[in-house]
Amino acid sequence: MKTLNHPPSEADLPALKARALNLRRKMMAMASGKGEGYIAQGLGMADCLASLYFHEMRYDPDNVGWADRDRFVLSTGHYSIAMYAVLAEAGIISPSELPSYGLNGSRLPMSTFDETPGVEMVGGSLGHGLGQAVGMAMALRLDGSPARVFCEFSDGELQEGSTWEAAMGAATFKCDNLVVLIDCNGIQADGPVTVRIEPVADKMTAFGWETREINGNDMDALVGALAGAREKNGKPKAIVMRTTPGFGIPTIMARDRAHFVRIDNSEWDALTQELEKENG
Ligand SMILES: Cc1ncc(C[n+]2csc(CCOP(=O)(O)OP(=O)(O)O)c2C)c(N)n1
Ligand SMILES: [Mg+2]
Repeated sequence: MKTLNHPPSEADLPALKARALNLRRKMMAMASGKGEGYIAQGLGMADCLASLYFHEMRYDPDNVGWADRDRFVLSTGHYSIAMYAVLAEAGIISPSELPSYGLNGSRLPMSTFDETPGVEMVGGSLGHGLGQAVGMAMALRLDGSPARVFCEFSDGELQEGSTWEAAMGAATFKCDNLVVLIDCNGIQADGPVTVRIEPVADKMTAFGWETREINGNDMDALVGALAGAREKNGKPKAIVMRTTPGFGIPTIMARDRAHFVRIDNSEWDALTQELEKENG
């Protein structure tokens, strides 16, 4: 079992980048042959998940329900493909389950469900992740646990009032055991984010959060921001991540409508080869 809240050792950036590539490979394998899926968001989040699960977070893959584990709350349930990739890479679920992604009766539905080991929240209805993460952070503190809560949510969810209510609550209740990673990928379903949400970082700061803004596809920036967010100073921490949907595969990055990517069965092999060529 890993030691809780032991300051993580120096980040091994090449190893973390190799993990991120493995996550992208797993996602491509899960989606290929299905013709469609939320692959672009997953590819965009791979670096963030690698930095969390292989550097920053404390958990025990052999004891998923360990009470003092750090929690990862994925608010955007439709990003499940990324969640399953990292759970398999971390040894929490078996990689042999991954091909069942999105199939009837699978433990890996296209939108997250909390019966999947390692999934902390039922996803699907957007705008609820931050509120639940704030509740978890407060409950852990009441229990005297040193665990922290890491919550991902999206730019689309910044248009929902429930997100801002939760943001105010976290600051009011001084949840310094909470770190949010806001995936600002610039899209919301089939187009750009419609309601003006910027300046996101300034707004989070105004709401009482300690805020950092980074390129969410830069591993060095990710580990630096996570290290900066460890301080117990009475403030919740926000990391505003600018990510690129489809990161790692230029053909997918170039797609205009990247939210729910439709890819012909004949195209997957070429795209997987592109991933290896660009990053292998
Ligand atoms: C409460 C709620 N409203 C609408 C939807 C339908 N919906 C699914 S994904 C999505 C896009 C939301 O934007 P974002 O979370 O930024 O996702 P991205 O397009 O970046 O994947 C929407 C509107 C939903 N799942 N939940
Ligand atoms: Mg988005």
